[in-house]
This record gives sequence, structure tokens and C-alpha cells, in this order.
Amino acid sequence: MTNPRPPQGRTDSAKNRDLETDRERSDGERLTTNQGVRVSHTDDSLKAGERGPTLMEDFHLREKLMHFDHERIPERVVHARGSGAHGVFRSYQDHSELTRAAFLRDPAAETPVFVRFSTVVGFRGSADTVRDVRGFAVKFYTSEGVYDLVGNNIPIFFIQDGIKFPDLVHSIKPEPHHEMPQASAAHDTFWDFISLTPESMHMILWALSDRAVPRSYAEMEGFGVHTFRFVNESGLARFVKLHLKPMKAMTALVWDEAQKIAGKDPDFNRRDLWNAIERGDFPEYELGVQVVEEADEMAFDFDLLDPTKIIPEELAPVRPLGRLTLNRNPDNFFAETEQAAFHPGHVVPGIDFTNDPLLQARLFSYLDTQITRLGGPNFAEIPINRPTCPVHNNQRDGFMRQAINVGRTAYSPNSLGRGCPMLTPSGMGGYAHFMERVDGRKIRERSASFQDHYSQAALFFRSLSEPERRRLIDAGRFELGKVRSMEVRTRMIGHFAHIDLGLARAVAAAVGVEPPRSAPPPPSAPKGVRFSARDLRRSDALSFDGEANRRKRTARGARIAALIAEGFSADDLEALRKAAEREGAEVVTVAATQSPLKSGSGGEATADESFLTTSSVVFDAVFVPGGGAAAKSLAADSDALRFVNEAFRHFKSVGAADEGVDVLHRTSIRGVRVADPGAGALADAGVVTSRAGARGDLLDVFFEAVTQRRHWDRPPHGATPA
Ligand code: HDE
Repeated sequence: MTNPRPPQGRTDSAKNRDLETDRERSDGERLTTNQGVRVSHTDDSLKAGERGPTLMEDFHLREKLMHFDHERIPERVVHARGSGAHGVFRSYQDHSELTRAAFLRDPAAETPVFVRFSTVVGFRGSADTVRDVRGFAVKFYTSEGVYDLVGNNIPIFFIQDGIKFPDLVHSIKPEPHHEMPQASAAHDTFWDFISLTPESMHMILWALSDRAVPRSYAEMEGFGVHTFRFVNESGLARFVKLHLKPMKAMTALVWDEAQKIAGKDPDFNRRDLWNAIERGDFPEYELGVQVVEEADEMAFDFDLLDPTKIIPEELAPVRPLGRLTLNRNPDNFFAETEQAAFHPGHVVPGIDFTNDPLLQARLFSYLDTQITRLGGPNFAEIPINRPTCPVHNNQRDGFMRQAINVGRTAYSPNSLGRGCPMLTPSGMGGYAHFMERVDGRKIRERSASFQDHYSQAALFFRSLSEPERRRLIDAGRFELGKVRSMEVRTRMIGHFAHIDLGLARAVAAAVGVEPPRSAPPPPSAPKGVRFSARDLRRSDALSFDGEANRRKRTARGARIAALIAEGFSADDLEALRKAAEREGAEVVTVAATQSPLKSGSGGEATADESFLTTSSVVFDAVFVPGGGAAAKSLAADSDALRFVNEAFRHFKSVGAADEGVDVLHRTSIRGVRVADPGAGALADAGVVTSRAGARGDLLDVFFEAVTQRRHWDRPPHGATPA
């Protein structure tokens, strides 16, 4: 049995990689049947005469069709659309004090990982850029067995108890009578359910925020969501919340852009992940934990077992544990990404559960679902799911069993097999569950400590910057605007009023609901708590415009479109490319066609893309080099003008050198200043121009603008058609 391949170094480009693989394959490989018999002809079936019927004895035809007829498996009931990558995890130091998990104790050890990112609602072929939660599931192949961290990019969930999960999912999936809409929450049944489920309000605000439209999986956080336990060698347990923080700053798409990308490049996030790994710009994250002592279980003004609550970082900082690096693309999507089976119950010694009722239900569901999806109980034997350490137990047989177990004894205790496989005492590495004391009556009830549904939603809203709040309100207007039932809209506005009156009024005004005049008073803080989230003014980590995220912004990985036409300035383009290379950004030339064209200095160039094959929505910035003739034709080309208008409207950096500035004059960009003839670099709201060529300060200022990614300080875009 082969275990997951160890990570390998970078290859130069996706193209080279495919060629290499094809070359390897062509090295003497012969077409055979599944039984290994060499095939001499595969284009015509065996017939009785040239125009006669096909013969049953054509074993090659029968096998080929039989296999094809059965090559689909059921997609995941949720998180069907996903993309995977291999990588490694390395602990920063020995964290024995916190946990006995070996992979967190040895900074010299590299633990292989497989990560799968996903959207939740859409079918397997749906678009990447829909408004949705993103799954962030990590499989650590540790020396002590597989540990799965099956998390999301939002630190909380819609419901507090797993028994409501089928209801939640039925409400958000396409409506059952006509199976519409695809991959979208913007329809009546979802908001009907939500408006009757106040516990979902905190999650709803996150789902309406930028978090639900990530620009890149490399620029997104991951969270374990539930409170788990870390247990150290001496049996000391602590509560932990797991975090994965990207090394890059978090970024998002704007909604108009996200919807357009869903049509122009539905694989946008998948492609971004694949390309980043191929070019060696490995996505990296820091695994960290917030730690709460067992004695402090009741010291907060929310319940640690309630999965609709965060622990604000101001109350418990995130302690960095180690670095996760994604450095190898899968070889085969189906074999690896599709067949990966994650399960929050896959834990290793040192990691344990709590009584969070959502987590407890998950511990059943994931094992159960794989039986339908992967065809039986032996899915742990599929290469992507196999531990890297040995597996010995008395589980036997079943559909698709791969292991050939030897010997007579498949039971324990036994003496005929010399007691094997033997047990490992907990002191020697065997798993032992934390001995939590449990005492209670059997009841179907929710704890009173789970009842505050609005305070943390309010904390989230007030932690956002003004532009973030505007976008959240717009998302609320969009989603509720798609809901036909006025009753549902009105109920939702009622909930929003509990969170923030301004939010409720702004959404109400757009969806025909009477804006509420006053807000219900916020719940008073429970007495005697030591750590209060309700009393926090704001929490920096919740906002993309927060201090911590702003510090991480760079231009690395940014994709810049350079618009060119016959007569463009090759010097400007070259200078742009050099500067981009220094910053780790990528320049893609775009022209009216992909036929060769001449630069101003007579050199020949062919654009990477044309206005037909690409669109400004898949770029982070646009730049127009100088060159009189080029500027003239671009200024007369409505596709070029739309390209720039759209980038402007989506708050992206727009740069232009020399005559390139004339192109900007022909666009609908208004309300920002551009450089005068003969003047050096001028930046206004992310529009960076110079009439002194694409050199020196222009490019410095342009890349400074690209580093900021979006420029929310732009004048209202009402006049910019795109
Ligand atoms: Fe999942 N979830 N979930 N979920 N979930 C699945 O398992 C489920 C929840 C998450 O890339 C399914 O193998 C229940 C929270 C991710 O393969 C299924 C409940 C969080 C993935 C399932 C939850 C998640 C899944 C579907 C409430 C964040 C994709 C296919 C009790 C912490 C993993 C499968 C991958 C997938 C059940 C809630 C994350 C049906 C019952 C909370 C990232 O078993």
C-alpha cells in the first residue's frame, strides 16, 4: 500500500508539470484491459461484418462501458464543491505543556497534511465565488495516526445543536420543487428558517460580511469552531479554540465582481490555489490556539460549549503553535480530493472533545456519510485516507476491502495470535479519553447559558470598518431582496434591530419594510463573570481593516492586467514586469486579440489574453503603459474602457503612464485627480498616474496602491457603467 507521497519541491508552471507527467506516462506505457491484457484496437467495437451488430464477446467494449457507467459516486451532501492540496505542518516548538500530541511536540518533525477547501451549499460543479461559508479541512498524517481538523473559515455556526442540521441544510439547498437557486442562500426557505432561528444571528452577520466571498483560499482564516480540549502528558486538560491564520492578509471579492467571476471563471479559487502552488508561492497558515483553563469554564458571559460564540482575542490571545504550508498539488482530483474522508472524530492522543452539542452530533455524521459516499466501511484504506503509521485491528472484510489480513485470530482477547494486536497503555501512547465528570438527567433542553443570540452579533458589527459595514448592509439588501415573503423580510428586520438599529433601518429601507424606530435594550451582562465579550467596544481581529490584518498586506500574488495595443511602450511594460517580479506579483498582458503586435520601438509581442478570453474581474489591478498609438486605439475600444471602468468600480488599483493616462480620460472614472502633462506620480484613491513614464516613483506608488488591494475611499461609482 502506498501512503500519501511526501511533499516535493516546486515545479515551474502548470504547463511544465503536465508535460512532465505526460512524458513519464509515455515511457513505454501500453493500453490494457483491467485484467492486464494488451489491447490492439480501441476505436471500433467487434462486429459481425462491417455494418453488422456488435458481438457480446467483445470483452474490451463491455469492460470499458461498464466502468464508465459507474464512474460517478455520490457527491458530499454538503461541501460538495471543493479543492485540495498537499503540504506539511511543522511545530514551532515543543508544546508538551499544552498537549501530548506528538506532532505538536517535535519542532524537527514534518507532518504531511492534505487540505480540502470547499463551499457548503453548491453542487460539485458549482461556482467557487458564491456567497457561502468555506470549509477548511486539514488531515494531519501524524506519527500517532490521522488527526482531522474539519473547520470552516467562519469561527461560529448557524445552530447550537446538531439535531437541527438537516433542517438548516434543507432550507438553504435549492428548493425541492424546482431545484433553484443553485449555490445560494438568497431564497425564501433559507431566510424563513433563519428568521425563526434567533441563535443563527451571529453567524448570519459573518455570512453577510466579506468573509463569505474570499478572494483566495491563501488569504482566508480557518477555525475549529467548537471548543476542544488539549490534554498534556500529566493528564491536565484545558479548553482550546483552534485557529488557522493565513500568513497573507485576508482579502475578499466585492459582490458584483464575485457574481461575474462565477460566470467568467467558475473555478476562480481552485485555479488561484493551483497556480500559486505551481509557481512556488505556497499558501501558508499559522496554527494557533486560544487556551482557557478548566477552572475558568464558567468565567465568561457566554458558554464555551455554545458554537455560536467566539472567544474574542482580547479575552484569550491566540498562541501560535506551528506553520502549515501547502506545497504540492494533487496528482488526481478524484483519487485524492474527492475521496478524502474527513471526520472531526479522527483525533490523536492529546486532543479531546467537549460536550458542545453540535460537535457531539458531528461525531456521528461524518463516519456515517462516508459509507454511502465511498461505498462501504473500508474508506480508510483509500490511499488519501490511510495513516502513515501502521494499522492493526480486528476489523475485517466488507465491500472493497484492500488489506489481506493473515492469521486465524480476528478477535480480542486471543491467545492463538499471541494476544496481537496488543493494547497500548495510555502512558505509552494509547488514546485515553479525558475523564470528565458527567452527571445529569436525560432531557431535551437548551441550557440557559446558550440564550443570548444578539450580543456577539453586535460586537461583530461594531468591530467592522465603515466600508465593511456598508458592504454587509448591501449583502443584507441583496439576500432579503431575493426573498418574496414580506413576512420573512419583516421578521429578519426585527432580528437586525436587536443587533444594530442602523443596520436594521438601512436594510429595511431597501426591501420595503417599515424601518424600526427603536431598538430593544441589549441584554444585561450576567453577574460575576470575569471575561465579558458584551463589554468589549470592538475586537480588532474581526475586521479585515483591523490593525493585525492591515500589517500583513503585500502585493505578493497580485495579478495585474497590462492593457496593450499596437505601438505600446515596451519600456513601460518591461519596467512594470520588473517591479512586479520584485514584489512577487504577476503581470498578464491583455489586448484586443492574441495576434502578434508591434511595440512603439518595433519589437514584437503577443498578448497573453484578449478582451474576449479574460475580464477585469479576475485581476487585482490594471495598468495602461504609455505609447501614443496604443493609447489611441485603447481609448477607442469599448472593451478596454469597460475593463478599466470595472476595475475602478470594484475599487482596484488603476495605473497609467504617459499617454496611457489619456485612456483613463476616456473612461467613466470621475472624481479622482490624474497627473498633468510632464508631472510625476500622483495617487488619488488608488488611481496612480504619471506623465513621466512607468519608472521609479510611479511604480513604487502603484505597488503601494496594489498592496492596499482595494480603495474604499473612492467617490460613489454611480457614474461608472460596468
Ligand atoms: Fe460538516 N459535514 N456538519 N461542519 N463539514 C460534512 O461530511 C455535519 C459543521 C465541515 O472537505 C459532511 O464527509 C453535521 C461545522 C467541512 O470533505 C457531513 C453538522 C463545521 C466539511 C457533515 C456539521 C463543519 C463538512 C458532508 C452539525 C465547521 C467538508 C460530507 C452537527 C467546524 C469536509 C462529509 C471535506 C462535511 C455533517 C456542522 C465543517 C454530512 C451533522 C460546525 C469543512 O457529514
